[in-house]
Amino acid sequence: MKNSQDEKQRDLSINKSDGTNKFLTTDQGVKINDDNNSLKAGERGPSLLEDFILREKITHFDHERIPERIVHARGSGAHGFFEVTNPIPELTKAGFLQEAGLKTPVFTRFSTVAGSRGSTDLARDVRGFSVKFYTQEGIYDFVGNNIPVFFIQDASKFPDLIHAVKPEPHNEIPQAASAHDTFWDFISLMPESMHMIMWVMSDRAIPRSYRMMEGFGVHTFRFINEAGASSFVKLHWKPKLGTHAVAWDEAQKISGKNPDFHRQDLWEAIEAGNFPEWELGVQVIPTEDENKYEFDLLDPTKLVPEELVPVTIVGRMVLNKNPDNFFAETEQIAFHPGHVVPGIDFSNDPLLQGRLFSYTDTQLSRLGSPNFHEIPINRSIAPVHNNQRDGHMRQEINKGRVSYHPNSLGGGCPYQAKISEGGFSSFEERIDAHKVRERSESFSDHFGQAKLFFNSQTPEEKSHIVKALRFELGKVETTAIRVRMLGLLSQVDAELAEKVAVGLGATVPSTLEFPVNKGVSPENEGGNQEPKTVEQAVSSSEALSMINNPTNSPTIESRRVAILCSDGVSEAAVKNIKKALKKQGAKGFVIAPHLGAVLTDNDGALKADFSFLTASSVLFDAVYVPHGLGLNLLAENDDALEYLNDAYKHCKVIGADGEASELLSATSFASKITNDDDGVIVTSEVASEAFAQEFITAMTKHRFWKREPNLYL
Ligand code: HDE
Repeated sequence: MKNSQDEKQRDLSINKSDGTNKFLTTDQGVKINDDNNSLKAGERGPSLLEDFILREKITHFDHERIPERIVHARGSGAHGFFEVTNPIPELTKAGFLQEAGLKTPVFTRFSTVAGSRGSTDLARDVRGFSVKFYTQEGIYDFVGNNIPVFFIQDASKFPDLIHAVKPEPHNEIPQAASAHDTFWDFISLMPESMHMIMWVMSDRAIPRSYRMMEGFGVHTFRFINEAGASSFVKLHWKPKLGTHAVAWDEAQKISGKNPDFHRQDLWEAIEAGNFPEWELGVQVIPTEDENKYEFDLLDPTKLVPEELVPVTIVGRMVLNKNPDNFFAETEQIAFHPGHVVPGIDFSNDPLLQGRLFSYTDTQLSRLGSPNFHEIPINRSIAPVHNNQRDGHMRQEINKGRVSYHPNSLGGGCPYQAKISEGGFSSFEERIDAHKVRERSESFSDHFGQAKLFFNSQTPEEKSHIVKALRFELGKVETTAIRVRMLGLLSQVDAELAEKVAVGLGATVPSTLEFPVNKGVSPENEGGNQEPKTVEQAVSSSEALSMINNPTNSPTIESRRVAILCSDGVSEAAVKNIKKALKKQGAKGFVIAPHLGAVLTDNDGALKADFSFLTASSVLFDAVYVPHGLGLNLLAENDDALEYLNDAYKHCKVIGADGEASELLSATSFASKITNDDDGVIVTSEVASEAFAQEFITAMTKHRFWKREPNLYL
């Protein structure tokens, strides 16, 4: 296999254009002499229809929007490569997984689900995680999420789920939020969603960064090797920077201060050369083990605990180039779980099967034509030859008189590939069944893995889930929906339901009640089966907790620290912390009452990166106040104090040295600081290296959640 790392960039370059030092022209290439004035009958007269320059410009403008994605509309992407570290020819014949060191170009897009294109990055939501591999054998798309399970088991419920979560149809409120009646009405009638609900109410739904999220293929797929033998697989992306979240109050504030927070974070990391990286892992389930577990591998509301089937790392993905043009690349990219290459195939998961129809179909209305594969970002680097012809915006000029197969006039070309020549062949699974509109009994455990997830959380994480549910259900106006949800939560964990109920001022019902809808018996609400709880072989799994996650490494790479300064600040202290942070790949930013120069204690000057107004504590991972003469100015400045108050509330590291530590007594949390809070670091010394070290070590812990009232202690 050829190393094709740069091949996609070369392929894209033929479509790139740059107007530097060029004449302004019409779309027809005619040079324009005046782009400021339309053609008129007299300088104060009406415009003339013959003004082809005006007409062309306005017409293009009138049509420059395309429909946004029906889900996952808000997203950001980047180019990079996938490199094999541990080839797996025994599992799959997919060419891009065959040789150690082999690199394949990729474009990866992260997204939220419910919000529209202009909505905030920090919504409580699932995140999409899609990777287009431009392999030598054609396009392979991984179209996954940052959560390994899904809300529903059957594709037929997807439009209902999305209608329920999107802004309500009568008033288009609320944007990018699940905290409203229609979403919880639907969920309260869909017990199968309870496992996923535990995940979306956890901090997984408010990531610190796209670079700090896991990715999951969700469904079980098949790998097929050269000999035609198949195994079931679950795919995982494990982020090198660990899996981290922000606090919910912080997420809401970020949404106002910088709704592009994740987009900007990804962009700036790549521009700064901090290339985000993930490992690709596989859980392999031999075909003979298909029915071995207490859950069904085809049920997308279930995961395979890593304790039962470990994750084997096969390669790594590095994102190292931002797009040149957001629309052309990030917006026009079209993913499809049905884009597979020989060696990869589908399982019969009924959610996946529905997706296999949806993704091409949606591109037809979104991108406007069956020729969307010709758009540069979607174009395969493997040659494309077939008898598909014509259609809107066709780019390719197919030569010859033959556009059918079989043919003799074209010498039988393009000709079919034998399997040995790389021709795709589906796994020959034997199916002997009745055609039925039913759900398998093996899909009826709706609570077993919801319990597994909840039991795997630390007390802090459990407390966050309760608070998230109090928030979400607290925004629901219909009491019956809240009560129904409490009933479902009680099936997951009695204490969880009780604690949520306290926040809602409600009582947990003793029975599960589903209202009878016209023509539908109650047991048919949410599927054909009575919801059950099946005891799981694994009762708790570290990999499901973000705090206990074994893949989290103690790094502060690319983290951001706000350094609160005013005139008279100790230059040595600022330089000391900046240097120490830089060594760890993190960055300190000078924040001051105004932009421009901040005068230092030794008559020098530091450049303010932000003023207190143009940034905010929630946009940083830690806050540091250096010693200085102007500290009393900071103590009187509410904006400066808000940096500290918010940092404390969001459980971030706070550091102060010399007299700066006295500033902490002006904060709202002064009386709460305890000696055993490892996240508040003060020292009497100025510019001490030991202090900088302690500050950095504290930052590797990410957050000090024990400052918060914990409902599970
Ligand atoms: Fe999607 N999904 N989905 N989905 N999905 C789309 O395709 C759909 C599902 C996912 O960055 C759409 O091109 C159905 C699960 C991602 O461009 C659409 C069902 C998972 C993205 C669509 C599902 C996903 C999409 C909208 C249930 C995780 C963004 C625009 C049967 C494994 C891709 C588009 C990108 C996008 C349909 C369920 C992930 C409408 C019908 C489960 C990451 O085709």
